[in-house]
Amino acid sequence: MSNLNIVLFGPPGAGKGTQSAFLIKKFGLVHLSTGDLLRNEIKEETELGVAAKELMDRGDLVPDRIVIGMIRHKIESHLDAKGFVFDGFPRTQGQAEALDEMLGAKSQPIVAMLALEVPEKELVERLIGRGATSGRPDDRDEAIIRNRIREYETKTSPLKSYYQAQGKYKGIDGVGSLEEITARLVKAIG
Ligand code: B4P
Repeated sequence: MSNLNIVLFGPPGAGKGTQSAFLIKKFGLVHLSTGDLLRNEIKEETELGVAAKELMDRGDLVPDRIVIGMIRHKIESHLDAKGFVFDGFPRTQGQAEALDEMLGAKSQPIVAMLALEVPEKELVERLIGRGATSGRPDDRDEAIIRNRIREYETKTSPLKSYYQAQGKYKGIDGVGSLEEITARLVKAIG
């Protein structure tokens, strides 16, 4: 049987991290969040974390080389997984191509890209709300949040056509209660 490898896609604050938690539990998958992996490197004060922090605090993307290396390492350490939820990865064409190459090498391709769609006004409100309690530097300032959304629009949203061309793109309404959105995602997985 083929693995259930899913890309959870969407702009900052769309609910990727929130919904990943439900999906990994329901389907017994491994959660790979590049945002969480990078924040962990920052916490541990590694060389990689020090380099990433400056970029993340500004709301810029971290270079492909760094995130691809982290994901490769994680996939290789979970070779027995039933599948992965890729949360916040890929974010550029280079990352998408590298992911296809890594999974193709294992003959376990991405089965679907589930894209959470949320209007910008609501994204900004959610992230400012989280910033009040999370302590995340990139959630505290509206200008940084808007820069993250611009980074998404210019570098990440073109991936929609990359996955559409493979017949894997599925848009999901990301506005509603957490349970409603989980139900939409589960239905799309089928
Ligand atoms: P990420 O950690 O990936 O985070 P995100 O895009 O901010 O958030 P996400 O969509 O997961 O939101 P969440 O569920 O938490 O990225 C952070 C930074 O890391 C990037 O800016 C970049 O610098 C770097 N980075 C990460 N991956 C990279 C890569 N591949 N390449 C390069 N750089 C990379 O939800 C947000 C808030 O909304 C929460 O408060 C939540 O409670 C709330 N919420 C969720 N669902 C809701 C709903 N239905 N209704 C109301 N509120 C909701």
